[in-house]
Amino acid sequence: MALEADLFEQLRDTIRRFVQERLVPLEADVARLDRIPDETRQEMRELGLFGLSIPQEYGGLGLNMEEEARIAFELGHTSPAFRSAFGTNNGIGSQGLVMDGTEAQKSAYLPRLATGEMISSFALTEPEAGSDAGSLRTTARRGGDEYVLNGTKRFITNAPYADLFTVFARTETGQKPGGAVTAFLVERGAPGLSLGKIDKKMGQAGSHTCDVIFEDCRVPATAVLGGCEGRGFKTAMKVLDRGRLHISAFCVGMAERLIKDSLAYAMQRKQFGQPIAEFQLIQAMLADSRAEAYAAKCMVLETARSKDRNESVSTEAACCKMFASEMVGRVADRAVQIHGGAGYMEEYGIERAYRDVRLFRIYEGTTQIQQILIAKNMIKEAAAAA
Ligand code: COS
Repeated sequence: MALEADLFEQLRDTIRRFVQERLVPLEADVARLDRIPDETRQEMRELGLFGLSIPQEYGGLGLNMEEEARIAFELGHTSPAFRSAFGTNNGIGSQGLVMDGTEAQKSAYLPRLATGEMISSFALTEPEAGSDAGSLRTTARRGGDEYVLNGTKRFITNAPYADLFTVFARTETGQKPGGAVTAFLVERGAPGLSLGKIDKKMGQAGSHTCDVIFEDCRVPATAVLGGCEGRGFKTAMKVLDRGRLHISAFCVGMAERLIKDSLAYAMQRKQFGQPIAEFQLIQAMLADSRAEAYAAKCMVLETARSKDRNESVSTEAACCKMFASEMVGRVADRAVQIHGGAGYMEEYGIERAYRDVRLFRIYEGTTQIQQILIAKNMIKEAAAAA
């Protein structure tokens, strides 16, 4: 469901102001202290940012995909760590529940996720399974009216604070890999669940990941997402289709911010007696970045609208994720180049963005996974048409 147009415009203006006035000034401190202040998290809750994509009947704002993308463009104008604080509640941490949860599961968790009272995480990746999502090794064995989970999940965003994990585990053997995967809703206090130490990352300081470890972790049978075994792989794929579009939109926003900063710097920085923006070799970099960011924006909006019409966008979402994440990498690289020495120095924040954007080509499916997915679907479509 979409918001009324003027309500959406108001929301977008409010978020734009919040980003510019409250978040941008905090960027350097968040990076230095590796921490988002509690009062900022509280402001995010008050703005409804934890429930952007959660349906209105469960207390969220119920944005459709196009609206969510337009909000992500705005959020991209500041450090990705801020988005990460509420990103899992809107995206991979809650969408499995929204798409495939039972009514009882939705009513139990979505209202608290929408307000940010609870934080959610998506626990799919393992030490030996990431890209090959169907090969995961975490097991869930049924005994009476409970399951016993064993295994380790790795690099799980927001796990250090999460109250609810969507955990993907293998419930049967002997079937084709994906068919034996079941999703479970596991609460933080479940006996046998523990967390590893917080990972030290290349960038995105202020956003945290860690291992989630299950050692004979007992959960009730009611924790099976959707109440049905064997559906976890498809849930994960659907969640990732949507997540990839959101990440693509965020990449567009970050590219726009980097272009804005690069242009401002180029217009003020003088060399050889004139602003460097007057030099055609600088102009070429600015123009390439602008055209590529625009292309990605058009792709994201087109795909988001198609998703809102309930069309299958698996291939298109992968195209967006591949193009937008690679695009923002190139834009960040040019931003460093345009800033010259300043681009390499911490105080200008450009080197930080350069490190931050590197993750987009990796998580929620690497560029190489997107290529495989796109080509596989092309072959499937051609075979079906033959
Ligand atoms: N929506 C709904 N169902 C989907 C789907 C989607 N987007 N994608 C696949 N499926 C279904 C298929 O239709 C198939 O169903 P049937 O068994 O009924 O035929 C089933 O899921 C298995 O699909 P497929 O054969 O394509 O699975 P593969 O193991 O070959 O999948 C890829 C390969 C690479 C596409 C998959 O493993 C993947 O996306 N990996 C990346 C995971 C990822 O992003 N990891 C990052 C960490 S999570 S932050």
